[in-house]
Amino acid sequence: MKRILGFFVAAVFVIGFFPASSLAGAVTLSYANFPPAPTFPCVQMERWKKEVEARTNGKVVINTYPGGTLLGAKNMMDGVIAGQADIGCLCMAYQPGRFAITNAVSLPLGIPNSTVGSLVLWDLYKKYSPKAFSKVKVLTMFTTAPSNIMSKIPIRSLKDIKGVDLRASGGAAQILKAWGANAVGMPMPATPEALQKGVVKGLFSSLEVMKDFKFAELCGYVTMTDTAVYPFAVVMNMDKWNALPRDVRQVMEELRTQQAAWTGAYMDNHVKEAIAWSKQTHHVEVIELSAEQKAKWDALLDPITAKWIADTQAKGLPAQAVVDDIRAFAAMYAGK
Ligand code: DTR
Repeated sequence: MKRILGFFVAAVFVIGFFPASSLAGAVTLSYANFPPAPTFPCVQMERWKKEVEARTNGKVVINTYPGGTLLGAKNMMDGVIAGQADIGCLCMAYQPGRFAITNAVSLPLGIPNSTVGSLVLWDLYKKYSPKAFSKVKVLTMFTTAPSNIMSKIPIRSLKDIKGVDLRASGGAAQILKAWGANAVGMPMPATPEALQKGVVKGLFSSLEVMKDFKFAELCGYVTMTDTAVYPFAVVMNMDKWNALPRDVRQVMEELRTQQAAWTGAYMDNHVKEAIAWSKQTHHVEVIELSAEQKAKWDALLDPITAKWIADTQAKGLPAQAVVDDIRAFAAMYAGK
């Protein structure tokens, strides 16, 4: 009896001393994300976690940290490089200069949806291996669906948008400026407060945020422009990556393109749901520009790409080739 009790005490001691994961030989990884849990960057994070845990048969445990609890929108990349989180999800548009090549997908080049945008971005990354990512392992990339205007006031024409304070980041801000709006830059998690306080009269983003951030409660109008997509990356600390068992790395390698495609499809479906929900629940009016108006709005965007090519070429980057590739990849994935 004594011996059994002694064994029991020893077992409790061992279990208490070592976390369950190390007992089972599992690798535990932290995954940081900046927006709240119900938003699409976090939905894709949970899907990736589930897939990795299942495909490695429990060899890997991923602890997720949504809502900026571990790292925020602007220190994500550096935080992962420094090892404050093992994995992090970042929106490249929040640091436009740092991610010049991949941010080119935000140019007005006619990417029609998130599925196409995500596959184009992923191919672009693979082809150019931008220096900005040399210190991390890139686990996947994806884009949002095209951006549209959500506002408290109806915007039906270029006259209506003139001087209106609208929130956007990165390349999308230039698009708003070209239409005459006053672009106010801030990451998405700061937007609900800015809208509530009246710092901005609306925002420019993919429309799933109408539901996920409940912007439909504040913004009664949507003006369809179907322009800039925002690029995202999921990156991993290089030392952590190198320390992973080979079979685990293989699972994550296999998931890179699959996760881009999954997130694109999720986003495209979710945008449709969010528009339907906004109309039904909050009677949001969706404004379609007439063909004549749309032509005027599009024409104002023409100089943006030419200027980007000139500026980026001057930095020694292959800007024209990047733009040509985005157009060609987009046509291919859109089935044209
Ligand atoms: N449109 C970008 C990125 C973005 C779109 N949906 C979400 C949800 C949560 C965080 C970021 C985003 C933006 O406006 O920031």
